[in-house]
Amino acid sequence: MQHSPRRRLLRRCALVSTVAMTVGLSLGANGAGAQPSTGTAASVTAQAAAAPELSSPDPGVMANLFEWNWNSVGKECTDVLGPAGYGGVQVAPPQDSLRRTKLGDGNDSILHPWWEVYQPVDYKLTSRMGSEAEFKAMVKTCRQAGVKVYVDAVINHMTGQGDTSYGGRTYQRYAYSDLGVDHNASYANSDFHKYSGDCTSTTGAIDDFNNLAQVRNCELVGLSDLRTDTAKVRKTLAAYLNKLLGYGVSGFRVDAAKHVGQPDLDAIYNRLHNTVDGTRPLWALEVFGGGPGILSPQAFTTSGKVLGLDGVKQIRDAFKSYPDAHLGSIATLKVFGADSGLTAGSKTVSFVQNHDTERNGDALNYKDGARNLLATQWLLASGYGTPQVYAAFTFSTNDDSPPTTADGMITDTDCTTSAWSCTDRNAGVIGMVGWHNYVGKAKQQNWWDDGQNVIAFGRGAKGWVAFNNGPAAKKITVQTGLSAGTYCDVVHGKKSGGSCTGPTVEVKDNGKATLTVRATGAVAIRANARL
Ligand code: LM2
Ligand code: CA
Repeated sequence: MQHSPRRRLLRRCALVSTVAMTVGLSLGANGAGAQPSTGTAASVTAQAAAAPELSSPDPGVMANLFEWNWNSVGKECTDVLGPAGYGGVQVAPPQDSLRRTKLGDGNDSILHPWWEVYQPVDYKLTSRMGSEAEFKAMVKTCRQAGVKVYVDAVINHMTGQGDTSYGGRTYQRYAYSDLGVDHNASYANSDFHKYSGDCTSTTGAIDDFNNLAQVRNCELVGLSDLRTDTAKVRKTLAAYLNKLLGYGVSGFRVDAAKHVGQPDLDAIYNRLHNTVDGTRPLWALEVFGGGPGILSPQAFTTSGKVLGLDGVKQIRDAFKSYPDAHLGSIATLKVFGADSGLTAGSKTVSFVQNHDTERNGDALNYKDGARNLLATQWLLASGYGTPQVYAAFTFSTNDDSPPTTADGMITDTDCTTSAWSCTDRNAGVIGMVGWHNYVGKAKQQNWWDDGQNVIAFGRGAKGWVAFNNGPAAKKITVQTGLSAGTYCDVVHGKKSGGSCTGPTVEVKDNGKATLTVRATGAVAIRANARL
């Protein structure tokens, strides 16, 4: 059977998509020290941007509420996140995006896949998650609840398909008028690498993820690649991000940062205003690992924090590594962080999964049930990075949409249904958010493990935890580092008055405790939850 050229293109796109998301993005380009090709005269890449001033404040624990609509995010800030001690919330890309009107080009059965939001059409804020007014109200509500808002910023590209947006716009690829920022700037052909001659692949796609110029200047899964090396595009993108900062947003998760590249990231960041709190915005760069030299996550830590995508795999392998028993060995986590080959904790936003890795096999996900919760609780105890707790809609196939109205608008999150997995609300996770905040930067000490799947450690004299990733309850006797007394287990209970709503732990005069840690369970005590 012969395929039409159009059919072949679709097949290639689908293939590129799978490869890029599962393998390609985890590869990297070669070229340590190499300069990106400068292309045309309008290009300003040759001019190195000044190193950005990166002293943004520690965001505390963030919840990543992927594709929750704005009203639901605001409500969660008030009802759950603020009271629980979350310091921030990351939200999905809020700019106007592709709204598909027909099937094909990536999927043949789901009209509104979750990934529509990664195809910007303009920088007005009407999206699947709500209106600009609802977005602004959400930011205000969250800030009032003590929760700062961090936005997923899609700055590498515009759309790769379609002609209609959630904001009601019609467009053609490479021609986006009235972007809604900077005196209604627009993008034309000349603002895309496809037309600048800077993309060095024959197909226009990133065919070689180890080729620096391709990684930066060619099209990631067929998405129109912006000339972020030009002053005009940088100015337009900074205007979009500054609009968000003006609304009270505190920083950004930078989508596809590896494909923007350090010089352009630095130049855009240097144009950003301070937050409404007078601090520099968070700049958390998405850089899949595996690439050499300048494309490695390590090489982006001079431009911002990076997402802990390699850590995600180590966490998965520790909690679930053996094909037969699916038990893993969390005793391996005695060494985790810079010493296990990851980026420094101070430079990393850490998590057990995000929207890509929960689908592509790199990470544990909500389908791992108690084990996923245990890993999330462990991350909060570990002290590694700026931890995020991921909560989103459930799925059965890769492209599944979150629950929506017929036209693709995401409906209110309902944590009582199986359509959503609200890990941020899990009582044990919330207990560990409080524990994390209380122990602060206290050093890990008194490490104990059984060589397999039960571990315990303290954080200074402030807190102590144990995790059992094995199939049976285990009785342990360990040094806690805490003073003698009866403590409330904050994973299963709360101190209220002089008693605990859950089980307690007895610490002897010598600091030791004997207790049972249930299967796939944790125990955590802290100095200020002594009865
Ligand atoms: C990211 N990080 O670098 C996001 O975390 C990831 O979720 C995004 O991919 C990607 N970069 C682009 O922002 C997702 C999704 C892709 C999807 C794109 C664009 O994983 O599958 O690509 O968003 O919506 C889809 C189709 C693909 C098609 C492409 C362009 O799946 O087959 O390529 O749209 O039309 C021909
Ligand atoms: Ca690019």
